[in-house]
Amino acid sequence: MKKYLEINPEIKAALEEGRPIVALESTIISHGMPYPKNVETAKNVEEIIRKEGAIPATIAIIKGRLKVGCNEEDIDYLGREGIKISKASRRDIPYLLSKNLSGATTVAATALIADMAGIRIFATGGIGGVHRGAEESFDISTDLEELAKSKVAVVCAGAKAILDLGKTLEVLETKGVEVIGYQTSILPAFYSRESDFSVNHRLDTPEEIAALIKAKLELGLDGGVLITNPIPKDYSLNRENIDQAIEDALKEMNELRITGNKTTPYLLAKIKDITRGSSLEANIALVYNNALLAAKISKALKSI
Ligand code: PSU
Ligand code: MN
Repeated sequence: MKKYLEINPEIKAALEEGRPIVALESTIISHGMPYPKNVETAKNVEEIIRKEGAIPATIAIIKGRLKVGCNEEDIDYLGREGIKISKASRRDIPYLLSKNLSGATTVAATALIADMAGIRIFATGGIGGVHRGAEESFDISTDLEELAKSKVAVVCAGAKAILDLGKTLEVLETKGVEVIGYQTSILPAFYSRESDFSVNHRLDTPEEIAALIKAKLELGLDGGVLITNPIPKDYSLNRENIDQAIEDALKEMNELRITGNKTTPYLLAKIKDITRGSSLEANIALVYNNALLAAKISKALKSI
């Protein structure tokens, strides 16, 4: 494992000294947002975490190495190359390492690598889940499998309505993954603060969330915790409008017969076009909001 894992010196020291660290994914950089907004956002996210007193660890596969703590050059590279960089989920890791290639890590791959490094908190925008029509397509993100395996708590803004939120919650329940609502009992729907579904438990402070994570870790239970954090009010989008944009994007995707790991990036880009960029602004705002909460939880986890 050591042969492939490259933890930057700052993070190595922080791990040894038990200081708070927040892992960050890189698919969102290469496949989730256009250049140069993606690079700008990735750097701001790191800054937000630092200001709160935690250390950011952006994770990616860089030239055959599992990199924990990308530097500025890596982030520029991931952002500029965009979709030319492979989307790397769990299954892709051995191939990329054996070929000395680079990959932008999904929630699943990032959680797996964070777990290897011993990082317990991870912030992202939205997770993958059960896609609408999964009973036909079988399209269920491996993010859900990973949440059941890796000991990493993931802070997200819920799952967006490109997914089937009800089925996503059912799979998480089956796999034994706790779904927390931060200051809400309603599952947030990414671009909007509410969905038609409830979370498993509501918790109102980072300290309570940290205590739950600690109990799970001390029991030695496998798998993570999903913390859902609603998008800030000023940025949340009208639910009807976004639902219509999603319907249109899904229709076009099916007509074009786009499948497999291409579906999520296709839908995200299409929704951004339909909403004339307002979904992108919302996406950025919620990522910042999640980074801040993750930093607070990681600090609370270190002080209990
Ligand atoms: N959801 C978002 N933005 C994203 C993704 C999901 O709102 O950028 C990315 C994440 O990296 C997630 C991945 O892990 O898409 C899921 O892809 P798939 O559905 O192919 O598993
Ligand atoms: Mn999929």
